[in-house]
Amino acid sequence: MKLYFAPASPFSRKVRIAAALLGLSVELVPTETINPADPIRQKNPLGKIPTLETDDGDCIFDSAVIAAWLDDQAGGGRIVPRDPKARTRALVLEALADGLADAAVLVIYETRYREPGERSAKWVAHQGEKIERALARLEQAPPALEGEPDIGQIALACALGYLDLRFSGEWRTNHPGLVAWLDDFAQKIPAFAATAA
Ligand SMILES: N[C@@H](CCC(=O)N[C@@H](CS)C(=O)NCC(=O)O)C(=O)O
Repeated sequence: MKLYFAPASPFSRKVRIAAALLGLSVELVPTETINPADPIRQKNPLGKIPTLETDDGDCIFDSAVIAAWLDDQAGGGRIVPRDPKARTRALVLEALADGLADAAVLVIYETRYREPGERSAKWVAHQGEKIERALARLEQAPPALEGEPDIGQIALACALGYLDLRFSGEWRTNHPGLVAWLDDFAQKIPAFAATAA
């Protein structure tokens, strides 16, 4: 199977870590979403990464769907828990972490896709507030890391890693609990360092 990805994409990293934890090998296909000639638009009409192409030629997106599919391929109940309570907890954490990463990506896109005179400080602040609120909520109770991480914890590590990559780790100053949590994650999950951009 092939994973259309980019090294800096937090959602691609999430899928790569999931595959590594599940012992599944994926062929990485570097993708330029900004390039209209890139094949990604044929694989996924949204032109977004990550997109996974199975050996049967089916294309799966987005990262949450890919992660659930990979979990099924590995027997199920590993990174997406079977127990309904644990499953909902993991999926809500995944949604929160992905939303945080979405907001951070939109802030970056404001500079990538808009000329300086077109940029909206109001829009950037709106996204920044989402990031702040998500970090504050997570700082109150970082998710316990026991045994194999679930997809919510993997998504959180990738969202924080993206803030480190694109915003010089500014989030670290006011969130010591999350800093300790990420250190613990990185120490327990070698795929985190192995997938750094
Ligand atoms: N909800 C999606 C988000 C994916 C996403 O936003 N990917 C970005 C790269 S990090 C992308 O493909 N951007 C190109 C575009 O929006 O055209 C997921 O979880 O996979």
